[in-house]
Amino acid sequence: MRKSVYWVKSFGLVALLLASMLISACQPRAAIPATGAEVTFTATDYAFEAPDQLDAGIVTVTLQNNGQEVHHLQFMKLNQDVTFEQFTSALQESEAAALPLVEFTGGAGAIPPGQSEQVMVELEPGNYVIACFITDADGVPHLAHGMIAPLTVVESSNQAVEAPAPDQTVTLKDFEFELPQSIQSGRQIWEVVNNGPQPHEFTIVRLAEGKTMDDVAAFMQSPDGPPPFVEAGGMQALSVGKRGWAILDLQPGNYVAVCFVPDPDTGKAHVELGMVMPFTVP
Ligand SMILES: [Cu+2]
Repeated sequence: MRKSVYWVKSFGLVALLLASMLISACQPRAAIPATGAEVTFTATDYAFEAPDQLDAGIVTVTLQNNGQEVHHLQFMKLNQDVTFEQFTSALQESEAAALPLVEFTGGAGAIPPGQSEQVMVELEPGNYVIACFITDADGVPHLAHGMIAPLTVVESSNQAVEAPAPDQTVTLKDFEFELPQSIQSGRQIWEVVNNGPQPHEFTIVRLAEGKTMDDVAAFMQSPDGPPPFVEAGGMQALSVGKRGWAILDLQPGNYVAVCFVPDPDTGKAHVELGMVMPFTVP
């Protein structure tokens, strides 16, 4: 769910928001609690090396990007009686036809080659799909190149993992982000909650040193040289009422939160409907 062309169209709003950015004060950092279930998903160009079965509950997921391209990891729970094959054939028709067949349960946001990111997702028993929606240089989503796989989540008799105590909370809704009033640098647990009604994601990019949203808009209009931003992870799409936790280690700098989930009525990405918000990590 990353279609860079939308950056250009949303530029006016971004400039406005950038002008209203606030710098907030520091607070002490909390420790990251130990958790039970931990599993690594490795992304390459273009496949996931991943388990095909997980225990239900709160699962700590590491996305390791061993590819040469940016990748993310989206978990989707298939609706009752929908098969993996039905979902993939609907996807071949269009994203709009396929997305109503699933519930979004989060995942690791986009990260650059060579990097890793940890998130915690809450998975009920059922049949799932993992996928990468990021597009290649020709606009073809990575899932069409093979970055899509079925995953079964089974009832577990293990001790349930408790929800972590978050350091920061982000609320998603149509069509805006409610970011924490005080953002701190360093390793933090960001709880992401979707109040909907549509599915939303919390994708983060960091502006390169000395770059502004002007540079981002210019790059998107005619890509030339290195991009003026770098992907910084986040939480993949969540359906309404769902939550997830991104364990982020943001260094001081200028960032932008953005949602590329498509609006079913207009076909526009949420970023075009205003779901983009710059923020500063002091
Ligand atoms: Cu959204």
